[in-house]
Amino acid sequence: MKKVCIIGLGYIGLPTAALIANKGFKVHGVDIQESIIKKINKGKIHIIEPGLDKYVKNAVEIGNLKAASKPQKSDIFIITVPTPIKNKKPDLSFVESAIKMIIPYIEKNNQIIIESTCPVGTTEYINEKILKDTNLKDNDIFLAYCPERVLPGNIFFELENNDRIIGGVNNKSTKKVVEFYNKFVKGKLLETDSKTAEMVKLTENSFRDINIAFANEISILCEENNVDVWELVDLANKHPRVNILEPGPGVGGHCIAVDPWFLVSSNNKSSKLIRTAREVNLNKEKWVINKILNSNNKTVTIYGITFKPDIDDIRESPSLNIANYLQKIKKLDVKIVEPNISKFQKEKLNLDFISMSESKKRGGLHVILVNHSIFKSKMKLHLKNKLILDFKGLLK
Ligand code: SAJ
Repeated sequence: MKKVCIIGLGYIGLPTAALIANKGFKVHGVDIQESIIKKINKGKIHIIEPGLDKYVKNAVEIGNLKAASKPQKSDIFIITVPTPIKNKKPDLSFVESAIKMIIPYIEKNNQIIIESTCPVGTTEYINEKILKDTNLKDNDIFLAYCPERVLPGNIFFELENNDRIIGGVNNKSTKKVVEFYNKFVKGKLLETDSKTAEMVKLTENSFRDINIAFANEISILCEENNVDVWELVDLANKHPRVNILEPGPGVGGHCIAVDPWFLVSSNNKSSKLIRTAREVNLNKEKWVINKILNSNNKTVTIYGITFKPDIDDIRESPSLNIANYLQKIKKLDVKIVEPNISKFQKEKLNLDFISMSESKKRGGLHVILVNHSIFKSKMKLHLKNKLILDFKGLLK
């Protein structure tokens, strides 16, 4: 069976490694964090994702998944490292160092696949870099961009069932990489060139950001007109060609709140709508803070600080920013109910957490920022006769 080396064992790399190891590939996973390597080699996991624990445990037990700090010779290399933003511009340093890491191990006929979100043209640049730093010729390797498109919380289903875009630096690369994904993806494998594939990924997440911005803007207009936004969205969505998303306290996560900046930074003038949507979503967070402050309550109980419901991920979370601001800058008496994150995660945040039952005893303002399923059944009764701000329509 083919050997696969995956660089970056995070939210995408680890599930991918575990899935294909269970399908028979020999997977060598690489990460820069020693603690992650140790955990994985014991069959344990460092992120919460339904099913991930079982996949990793089994992959390690059957000897198909090993984690290490350095790559090794392989048939296929997959890059799944993060591409964050610095000053609203893409920071490619992790991708650069991943490529530098694998260059000594690349041989003729190897496949190199980039899954990390990248600015348009990155895969072509990587191709030039590999050819420059090795003795390999243009047709010796197969290099393609294949963006990950999975939704945290539903990764294993989507890894196998989503359609994938595969854009090679040449047609031969596209075809070869399609053969690989065919071994474990049931969705369609859609062929294109690398630049189109890169831009498709950025476009998908910008599309969602713009649509959420629309919902967020409408929610502010509703408030100003004393109209219930949840009823409004529900009624408007009965139109056969209207599908408004849910408003909320802003957009979180490491993808939708980040990727639109890749397009904006490539040309600020041509990307007005995308930039404005980002600004609308960022401003929604400030608007929520002002609504809470304007209620003139020093005692505030916040429900939910993850970036979306039913996950333990707090990256770029607007609710977490709001809680931090109210407690640390405004010095309000803020307590948080968050059943979805671990004790260990809570300890690192330097915020005050309480249980659901403790929150029931509190007066002041009760603010719903995340609509976790666990809140849904209980909240109406729980908050009876309390002063409430519900930014997720949980009580509707
Ligand atoms: N949100 C709203 N209203 C909505 C939907 C979402 O306010 O109606 C907020 C959420 O609360 C959250 C943020 O948007 O804070 C993003 O959540 P999400 O569920 O829309 O998306 P992510 O970030 O979990 O995953 C996205 C997905 N992209 C698209 O749906 C176009 C996923 O398919 C990508 O693989 C992922 O980004 C990624 O890694 O790029």
